[in-house]
Amino acid sequence: MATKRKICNLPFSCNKQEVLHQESKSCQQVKTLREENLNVDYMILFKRPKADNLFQQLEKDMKYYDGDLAQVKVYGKWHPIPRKQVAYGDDGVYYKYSGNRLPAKPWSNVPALLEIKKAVEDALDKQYLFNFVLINRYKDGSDHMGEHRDDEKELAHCAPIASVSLGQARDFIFKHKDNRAKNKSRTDLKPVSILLQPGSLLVMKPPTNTFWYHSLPIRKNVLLPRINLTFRVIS
Ligand SMILES: O=C(O)CCC(=O)C(=O)O
Repeated sequence: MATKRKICNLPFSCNKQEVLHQESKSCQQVKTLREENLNVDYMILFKRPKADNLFQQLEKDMKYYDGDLAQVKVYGKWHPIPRKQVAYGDDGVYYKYSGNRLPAKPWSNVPALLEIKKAVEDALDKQYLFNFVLINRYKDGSDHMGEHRDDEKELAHCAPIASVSLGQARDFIFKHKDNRAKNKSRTDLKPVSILLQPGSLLVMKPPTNTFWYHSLPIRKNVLLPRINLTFRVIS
């Protein structure tokens, strides 16, 4: 269920060391997605043409992984990922998922990334300092991301995952873990969809990723590229 409201301070709370608490200085128009154990906020972080300008900068500056780092392991077999991917972050940080270990490239010399990171942290009232971003580029609607939960143990469990979208708008779908193809014990919990607009910020707060899978499905009518950046706190 989606509602719109005007808030000045996001109601996060977190006791871990990596959290920085400061007074709220900004107001954002926030759309809230709420279901049982689904706690997600959505807002426009960058208006056009700023969003388009950031997209162009990333198109110029990002060098995506190739070789082993462009693959995932599914049920014991390696597959090329149906999109491009790269990670940036603080020195020495890496992220393990789907059998891979993604080392962060240094973001200190990529101004567009630092600008987006700061805007995200400001929008979240500086309560979280992100040390890692996973960047996915979808060349068109045939590139996609399958259903998964970002529930790896090295992710700080009190922190949200903050997802910024640039370029072509794409559908994004949440499915409860007990209402998927193989387990339909909670058919009352319907999938929740949202169209991620360029310049938007989607904030997936705990415990969303424990209970809900998310995906970016194939959309054959989408002909243009999109870049998504998921800011994370790796502990
Ligand atoms: O491109 C998107 O919006 C999905 C990204 C995502 O699910 C992820 O990075 O875990």
